[in-house]
Amino acid sequence: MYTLLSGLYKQWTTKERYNVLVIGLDNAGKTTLLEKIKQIYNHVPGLPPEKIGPTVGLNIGRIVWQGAQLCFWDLGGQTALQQLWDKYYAECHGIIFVVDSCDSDRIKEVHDVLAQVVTTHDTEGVPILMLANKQDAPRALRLHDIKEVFNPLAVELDARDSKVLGISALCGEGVSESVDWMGTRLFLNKRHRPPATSQ
Ligand SMILES: Nc1nc2c(ncn2[C@@H]2O[C@H](COP(=O)(O)OP(=O)(O)O)[C@@H](O)[C@H]2O)c(=O)[nH]1
Ligand SMILES: [Mg+2]
Repeated sequence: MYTLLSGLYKQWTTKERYNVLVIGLDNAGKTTLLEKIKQIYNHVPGLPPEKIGPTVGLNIGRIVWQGAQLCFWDLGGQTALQQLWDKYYAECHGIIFVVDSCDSDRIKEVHDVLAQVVTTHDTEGVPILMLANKQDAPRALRLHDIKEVFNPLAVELDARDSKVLGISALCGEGVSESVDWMGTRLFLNKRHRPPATSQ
């Protein structure tokens, strides 16, 4: 009886788990996005923006989305840390690539880094969401201009699910739309990248 009940309990409480990498250059707003996601979905206050320092290791945030656990891995974006992203590609189910829309000087660098991400073997078939962040800032490049930067990569991205969305991680604008887009794609891509399970 105990075995039966504990088996049922396990079945009820076990969730599919999907890992989502949150990457992009340093200062793009990755940690701010993670904090906003936790705030919206877990109803916790989240770190105030002024308390968010540069990410050296890894920040993890977990939420439940449509009965599944989405586990966001926010990795440091400094050049030296970008080499570590490789280690996570094979284990991730989706990638969110955050772009600082205010930093037009580094847009070429953004393009080159993203090109590397999408052409890496281990990210093949993984849904990629590009977020043009800081759309609240008056000097932000508009979504249209950011999309132009990504157009040359369209050939690489053609075979998989990808999208460019404008957001403000600081204000929360577009954040739940981003999570919804990613969650839907993770489910659709389940056969290709099966979820892990977690209690
Ligand atoms: N205006 C504006 N600033 C933002 C936004 N998101 C992040 N920032 C600011 O950008 C800086 C870097 O953010 P952070 O989350 O640490 O970037 P990370 O290095 O990618 O993790 C901080 O000063 C944030 O307050 C946004 O949506 N709008
Ligand atoms: Mg950070």
